[in-house]
Amino acid sequence: MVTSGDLPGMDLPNLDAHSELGGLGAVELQHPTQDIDGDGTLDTITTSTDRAMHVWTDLDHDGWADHVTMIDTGGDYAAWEFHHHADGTTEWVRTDSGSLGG
Ligand SMILES: [Ca+2]
Ligand SMILES: [Ca+2]
Repeated sequence: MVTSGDLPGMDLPNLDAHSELGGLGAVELQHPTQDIDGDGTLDTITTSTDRAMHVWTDLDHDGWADHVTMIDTGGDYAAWEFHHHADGTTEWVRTDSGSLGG
């Protein structure tokens, strides 16, 4: 089991832009610190490891992350959305990926 012990309130693997999140499951955002859409409610946490920066956003303010963007130190990035399926299952789905370095 891979965990990152340096994310306050979060227990996540050491993810980077090439990680597969599909089976990660719901990610709780306990103490968001940024208001990324400017509506006055804090919704976003930025975390980082030695390999990547992660921007977790709870768009509907239910306490669970709906979107994450990961940017590797090398410039590769990936964006994922958390999907709730009609059969009750959930899944992270990658919506974008690439390299900032061109
Ligand atoms: Ca907000
Ligand atoms: Ca949410």
